[in-house]
Order: sequence, then C-alpha cells, then structure tokens
Amino acid sequence: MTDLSTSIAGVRFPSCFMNASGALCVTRDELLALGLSRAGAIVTKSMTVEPRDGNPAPRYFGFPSGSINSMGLPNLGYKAYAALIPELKTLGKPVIASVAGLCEDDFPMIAATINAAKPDLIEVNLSCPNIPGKPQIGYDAEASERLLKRVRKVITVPMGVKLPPYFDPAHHTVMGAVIGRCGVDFLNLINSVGNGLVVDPEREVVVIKPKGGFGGLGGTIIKPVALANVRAFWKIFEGRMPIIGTGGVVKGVDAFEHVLCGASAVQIGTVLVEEGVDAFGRLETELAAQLSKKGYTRLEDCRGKLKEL
Ligand code: RRO
Repeated sequence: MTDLSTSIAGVRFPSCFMNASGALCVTRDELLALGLSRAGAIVTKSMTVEPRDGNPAPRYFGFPSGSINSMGLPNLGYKAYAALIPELKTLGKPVIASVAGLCEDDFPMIAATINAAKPDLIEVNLSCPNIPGKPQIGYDAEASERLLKRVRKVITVPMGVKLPPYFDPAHHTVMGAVIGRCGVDFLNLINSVGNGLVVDPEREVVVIKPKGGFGGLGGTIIKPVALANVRAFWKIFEGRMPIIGTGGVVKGVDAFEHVLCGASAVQIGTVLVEEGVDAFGRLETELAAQLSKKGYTRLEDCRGKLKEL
C-alpha cells in the first residue's frame, strides 16, 4: 500500500493533495464540500477585513494548458471565516486559513482574530496579483519582512507564507533570508504567475474583464516555474523548511515532480476549478501508481531527491 499522508510543521495531513486557496473555497458550502471530499486539508479563500464581491466578470478563463484569473479577492470577510473554522475542524482534516488584506495593517488584525479561532495552520498570502493599483507584497522584500514580523507576533499556530514566483536566483536568495528571519514554519510555492495576458485571436479580444485582461496564470503552463521555485527554496533551506508545491498539478506525475523537487504536499487550483472535487481521488490514484511503479511506498522516500546531471 502506498502512503500519501504527509505532515507540515508537525500537523498530519491524511493526503498530500489539497485545494489551492481561491479554488472552490470561498463559501461555507464550498468549504464543507472540501471537507467531505478526499482533499487532505481545507484551505480557505484569502480573506480581507470586509466581505468582497471581487472584480467584475468574466474574471476566470480556462484553456487547454492552463487558466487566467483576476478574481479580485472575493471572500466573506475574516469574521465569517473565524466563525466557520470550528465547524470545518470537525471534518477530520487540517484547516488552513489564508490571510490577506488590502493594506499592511489589515494583516495582523485579521491574523489575530483568525488565530484565536484555532485553524491548524495559517498561510499569509503575500502574492495576490489582482487588486488594481496594489503591487504584490512578495516582490518588496522590506515590506514582506515588516509584515511577516508583525503577523508572527500574533500567530501561535504554524505560520506559512504564500509567495509569488521569482525568476532570478538573486530574488530567491533575498527572500530566503527574509523568510529565515521571520519565524516562518512553512512555504507555499507558488501563487499564480501574475499579470499574464491571454488573447482570443479570433475575436481579437482579451478573455477576462478586469485590468484590461491582465491576470494570474495557473495550470500546466506554470509548472516549470513552480518546480523551479520549490527547488530553489528547498536548496536554500537545505530541506528543513516544509514546502507546499502549487502550480501545474494536473496529473499524479505532476505531484511526483513537485515532491522530487522538495514539496511535502501539493495544492491544486486550475484542475480543481475545471474538474471539481473528484480530482482529489483521481490524483491520489495516479500518484500512488507512480510511486509504486518506482518502488516507493511513501512520499519521504523520494522527497527532494531530484538528481542533477
Ligand atoms: O482573488 C484573486 O484574484 C487571487 C488571489 Br487573492 C491570489 O492570491 N491569487 C490569484 O491568482 N488570484
């Protein structure tokens, strides 16, 4: 039997597959459906102080090799998620609360209330690419450090950080040093590849409405970027920082690649939106087959063991 359970920062997950924040996790019904599915955890939508409808539609577009979104942080507001967490925790798997905000002061305020609701872990989202006029915090090392030190003071459960993709080793080094100074317990790599543009050549038009069509890319097309970020941070922390790999996981073998690069768990976004919660069972079957084909019985057997030439 292949064991697909995992642990992150001392928290045990019955399966290494879970939803990426944003995918089918805004409403109570969606969160309960994740709880009843084979997902290894329930990850909430990133939350803000006030409830938000998000950006105008169309704001998500799926295509064969991926997706583009500019949802604009639609969520119920942090108080609603704080009230829901105890109910979600009865469903037998860890709850990860994703904390965001529209300005720096929002983050510690939300984090304190959410922490008091006792999710199993908190993920601090430094990488939403879709709020008009607001740059991604994760691309500003000083702002990231300031913010993480503030939230760390109010968070007592394991604290993770969801980072945007970086495209240069210099940026991995700088952000690795920031993460190392802020008491971070785990990383989630990566958020969508921000501000891509998908064009419909037939209709000569963009495919989503907000920001002139610019949005975050996900799915198969971003897998090499996600793997590179997982591998880069795995090396920086010499395998001692738990990493959730997110980006381009559509089949079991994609998850296997993330694990080889160093991921302890993987999250799915685009494929969950396209396929629904049945994707979790399929991915488990596919990853288990891949592992047993290779003679591995658990994820630890191959985690981080990517070979170089
Ligand atoms: O809501 C969004 O538009 C969104 C967020 Br908060 C995020 O972190 N990543 C993304 O691709 N979309």
